[in-house]
Amino acid sequence: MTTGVVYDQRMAEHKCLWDLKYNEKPERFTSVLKRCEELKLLQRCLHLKPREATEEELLKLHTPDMISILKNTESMSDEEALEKLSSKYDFLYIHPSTFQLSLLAAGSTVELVSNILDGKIKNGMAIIRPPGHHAMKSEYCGYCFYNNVAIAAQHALDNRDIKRILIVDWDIHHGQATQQMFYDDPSEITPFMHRVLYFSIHGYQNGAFWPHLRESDYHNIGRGAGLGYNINVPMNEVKMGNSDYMAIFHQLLLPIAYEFNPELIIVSAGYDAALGCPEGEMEITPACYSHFTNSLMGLANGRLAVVLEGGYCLKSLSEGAALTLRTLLGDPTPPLLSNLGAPSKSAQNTILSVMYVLRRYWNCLQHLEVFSVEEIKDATKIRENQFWPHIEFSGSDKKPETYPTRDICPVQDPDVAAELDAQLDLLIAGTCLDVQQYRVAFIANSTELLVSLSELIQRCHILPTGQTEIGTDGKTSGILTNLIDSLVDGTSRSGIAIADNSSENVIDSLKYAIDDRGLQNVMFIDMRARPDCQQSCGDADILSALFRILLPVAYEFGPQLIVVAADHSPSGDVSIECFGQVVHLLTSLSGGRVAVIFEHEKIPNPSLIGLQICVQALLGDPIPSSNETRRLLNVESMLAIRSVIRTQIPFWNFVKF
Ligand code: Q9C
Ligand code: ZN
Repeated sequence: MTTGVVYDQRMAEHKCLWDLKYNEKPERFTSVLKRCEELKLLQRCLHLKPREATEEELLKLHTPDMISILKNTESMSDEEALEKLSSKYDFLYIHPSTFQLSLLAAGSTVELVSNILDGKIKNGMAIIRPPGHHAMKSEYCGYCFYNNVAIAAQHALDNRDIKRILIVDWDIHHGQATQQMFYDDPSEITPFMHRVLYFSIHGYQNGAFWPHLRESDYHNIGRGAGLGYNINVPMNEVKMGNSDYMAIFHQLLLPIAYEFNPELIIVSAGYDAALGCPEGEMEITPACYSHFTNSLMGLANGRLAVVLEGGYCLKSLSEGAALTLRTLLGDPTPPLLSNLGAPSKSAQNTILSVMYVLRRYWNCLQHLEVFSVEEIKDATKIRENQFWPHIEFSGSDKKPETYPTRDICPVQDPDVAAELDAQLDLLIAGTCLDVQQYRVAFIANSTELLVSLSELIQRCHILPTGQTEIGTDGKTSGILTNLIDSLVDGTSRSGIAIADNSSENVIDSLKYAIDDRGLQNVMFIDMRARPDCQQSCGDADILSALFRILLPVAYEFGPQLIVVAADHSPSGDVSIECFGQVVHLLTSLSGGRVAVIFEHEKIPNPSLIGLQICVQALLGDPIPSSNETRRLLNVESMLAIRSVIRTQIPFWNFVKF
């Protein structure tokens, strides 16, 4: 099963006739396609046929006027009349092609999602314009006419019996329209199993950022059955970058997404928070979009639909979008060229505020420490009265008469723009890595014992077992050094060995990677069960440790190679699926160079399910989801995680929650 792509060449026709420099311009579309072409991505995808949305599909979420008003403009050749009509709305222009192209954008998004749900493609991307997430029930807004993502989500709910959809909106602007459409989903199935979870990270600047709505702030968490299922992460400062965004992923989005356990994920993928974008003034590097994408690919059985929204710096837009598609295709996640640091104070405040308002609804947020809760309680109280008048939010608010204005965006300064451009060139050159010949190498003394997995093993590159004499046990060390050679030489991306996986032996192989093969940073993760450990530990505990300790440390460390010692079957109450998820998430690091070592002595007696899921995860197959992620953490785990963080605080940029 492959990756799908949908677009229509006509989508370059929609343009602003009276302002050719308008941000939402045809080159946005053509530059993305061109970059995908250059990287030879399009030829690897299944091309879906674009189609117009039907009236029935549109009327599920929009009023009839939304169709007729735009339909009337198809025949309007008078530029002035078009300009006059456009000026009635908040930031948009209409072109005679707009009606048809908006229908195509919405219909193509539905097509993408239904092909994923029908199992024709594994995941995919809609490279479309006009964008959609500001198009409200009965008002065009912010370059958007029909809400592509919301319409496709509604289609999945109504026609495909999908129960849980996660919408991730990483466009820099709040998708207020999407929020409104699912704010209070009445079609609730069972309590606490609401159907659409909307998660948006957006610029806010305490209201000074467009669209200047109170409803974009973090305390708008949904209504009725939808309480807790609308999540806003407002950014109150400019220049937020990879560290801030990845912290939001690790501390909020991923834990909540794993607990929600969606059956489908749709991304409102704007690239206007990227470095160089004059609208966003944020600093996400293009490669970071690969990390966003890969981190979501372990969920929902891999069913991920990425839908283009904004993005107005052509270079970062086209690179970010192309890297997203490349990640969907299964290519390695490019390393972030500078290791992550601590999120800014302002981002930490936002994260803490979001945790505070949502903590009643999500088990994964139960770890907030008392001191931070008290602190944030006060902050939240002040905040509610500080800027906006206190009125109960009822699903959609009108803009306040006045809001703080901000200075002109510095990116418009030609010197700044030139500097950013040069910076982007460097980043792009640095992340455009070759893809290894083989995805997974497999090495074992005897493969006979593994016949039950032969189909999976056949998809791996089988390495010969060598006799390199290092370490205490020449033979098994040979196995590990051969595996490491294959990864360091770039022949295989990742690998699996059946060997002596005692810490001593694995550490010898790490020494080999550093001393003999010149790697600088290697990371060893011991995931074997400790026989002396009494504590039972489930998926929720493992994931919490992963998101709060392991991934932040790993992203700060920036390993060139990760070596994992694993058990054939997971220990305690940890599910096999969860083990697969962990392995998948590790592949974001180190350009996917992950080596997993299983103990050879225990073959053939135990079942090989750990090995099996690990091969699947490294091959990029969809990983089944675990039902056990909704549990509350054990008190012991919570305390253990907390004390590890406390002990390690002097050495790593932990977020102190
Ligand atoms: N100075 C999308 O990205 N710009 N729409 C406001 C105020 C309007 C954004 C600028 C931004 C609309 C899809
Ligand atoms: Zn945007």
